[in-house]
Amino acid sequence: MRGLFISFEGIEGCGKTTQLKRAQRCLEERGLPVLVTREPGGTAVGEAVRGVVLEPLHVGMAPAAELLLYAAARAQHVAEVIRPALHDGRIILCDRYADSTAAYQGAGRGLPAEWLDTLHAIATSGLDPDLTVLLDLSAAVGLERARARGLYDRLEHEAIAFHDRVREAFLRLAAEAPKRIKVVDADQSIDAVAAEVRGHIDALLSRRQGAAKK
Ligand code: Z5A
Repeated sequence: MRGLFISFEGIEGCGKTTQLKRAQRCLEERGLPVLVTREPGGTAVGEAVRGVVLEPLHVGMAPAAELLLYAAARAQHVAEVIRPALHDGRIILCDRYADSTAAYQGAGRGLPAEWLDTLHAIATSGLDPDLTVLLDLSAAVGLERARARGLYDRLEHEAIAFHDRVREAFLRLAAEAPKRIKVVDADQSIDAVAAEVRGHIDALLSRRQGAAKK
């Protein structure tokens, strides 16, 4: 049976990594084959691109260069990791994917939608996740969490208005694709968020089992 592709999205500090690990543990405890990966990254090429694109010293990076780097990392990730894992029947938990490009490079940087669509087609051949968990949080709380953790990348230095635009863009994407993108209020305890995330993943697994029986 084909695997499942689940992405986790949201602004900086919304808790994606925390929730992705919880979901991994929960699925593995049930004996399901899980693959955890991330963007940019997930391959040697992608991790090298990650180093370039998130380097705080690269403050002068042109928005188009940034877009092309994320797309290059994704093309490698889809070809080398995601498609083969789907073929092998694994459940892929991916920390960010194409919705991040729409939100950050589209709404955040103001790049044209046609550029994003073209690069999405080139990098993924139209591969979308089966489920996207959008952890929704205000930019103020997200950045506070990220700063408390003490790690800074290039985008964490952007003004709060940038991160507000990104959050609004994620919510618009969710309104446009309600079947795929499930919004979870990330301003709750880690356990409460994890319970909602688990509910969405269980619903996806049930749909797949139902479809397999037909
Ligand atoms: N980017 C892009 O522009 N275009 C693209 O196409 C792609 C990416 C794919 C990747 O950064 C950057 O790349 C990202 C967008 C851009 N930059 N920004 N902004 P990343 O992957 O390294 O970082 P991130 O994705 O922004 O994630 P993060 O900062 O690591 O945060 P997180 O994974 O969402 O959160 P976390 O690490 O799970 O939690 C953060 C802290 O909050 C931590 O101390 C937790 O213990 C705490 N936490 C988590 N949940 C809670 C709750 N519920 N309550 C209280 N505290 C919590």
